[in-house]
Amino acid sequence: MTDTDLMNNDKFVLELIEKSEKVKQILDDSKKIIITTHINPDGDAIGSALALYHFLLSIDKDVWIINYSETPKLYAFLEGSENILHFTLMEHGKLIESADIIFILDLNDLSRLREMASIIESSQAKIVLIDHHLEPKSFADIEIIDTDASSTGEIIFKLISSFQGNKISKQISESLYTAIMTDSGNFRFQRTDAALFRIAAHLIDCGADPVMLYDRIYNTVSFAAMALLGEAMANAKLLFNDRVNLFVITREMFSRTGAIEADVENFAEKTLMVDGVEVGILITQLPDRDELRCSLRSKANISVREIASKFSGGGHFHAAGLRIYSGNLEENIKKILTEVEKAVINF
Ligand SMILES: [Mn+2]
Repeated sequence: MTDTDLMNNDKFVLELIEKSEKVKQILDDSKKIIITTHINPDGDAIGSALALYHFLLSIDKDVWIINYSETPKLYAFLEGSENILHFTLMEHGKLIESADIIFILDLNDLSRLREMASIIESSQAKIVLIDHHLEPKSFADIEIIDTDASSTGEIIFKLISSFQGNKISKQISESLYTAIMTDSGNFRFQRTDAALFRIAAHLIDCGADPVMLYDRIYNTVSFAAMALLGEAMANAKLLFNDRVNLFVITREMFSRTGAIEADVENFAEKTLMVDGVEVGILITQLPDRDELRCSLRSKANISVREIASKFSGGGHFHAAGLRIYSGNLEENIKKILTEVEKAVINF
C-alpha cells in the first residue's frame, strides 16, 4: 500500500501536505522541541504525544514531553511514557521558554494547559497545534486541524507519513493505535469508517498488537473500579421519556468502593448502552476536591458540545464535558438536567 492509499478521498490531505511542508521547514532549523497536551490527558493525548516524541527522536531532535497533569497509570506501559515530565514552573519554565518549537496536541484552547499556557505564550518558540476538536481558537503559528478526524493520533499518523512514508516503527505504531482506539471508543464512535480501519490495519502491520493493546486499555481495571461502575449502573436513572440516561457518582461511592478518580475514565460511554437512550450523562463528584465533572455523550443529532458550552465546557458533537467548581451536588445536577432537557426537547 502506498502513502496516498491511506490518505485517499480525504479533503484534508491537500491541506496536510501544505502544512507538513511548513512544519518540515521549521524542523530543519530547530533542535529543542517540546511536546505538550491537555490537562487530564486521555489515550489520544498520551498516544499522540509519544508517537510524535519517538518520531522526533528518530530524526535526531532533542525532545521533551511536558504535561501539566501526570500521566494516567493506564498508559504507563507505552514505551517512552516514563520520560514524560510532570510540569513545574521551577523545573521546566526555562526549558519551555528556550525551546525552538512547541507542539501542542489534542486541544483547541490554551486554557486547557492551565499555568503552562502563559509560559508558552511568552516563549520565542514556534507553536504548532495539532487537533481535531470543533471551533478551535487560533493561537499557533502552524495549525493542523481536522475536525473530521477520529483522533489527534490519526492526524499525527498522516503527518509522520507525509515526512517519511508510512513505514513506521513499532513504538510509534503502538502509540498511534492507542490514540485512535481510545478516541474512537474502540472503533465504535461516529468517525469510525473504512479509512480509519485501513490506518489501524497498517499500524498492526507496523507492529501494534491489537489484542494486547485492547487488553491493556479496556480489560485491566481494579476490582474497586468494577465495583464503582456497578454502583453507578445500579443507581442510574432514565429521564425525559427514557431518552436520557443519568449516572451519578458521589464521593461516598468512591470511599465505599475504594475506587479512584481515574477509574471513571471509560464509564461515560456506558451511559448510551440502553436501547432508546439518546443522551448519556455521567456526573462525578471528585473524591478529593470541590469539583463536579460531567461527561456527556449522545447519539443521533443532539450536540452535547452545545450543552457543555453553557457551562464553559467543550468537546465534540457526540462527546463533551464540563466542570463545576461550586454549589451543592443536587443543585448542580438540576442545572445540568435543565440544559439537557432543552436540548432533547428541541430535537
Ligand atoms: Mn482527542
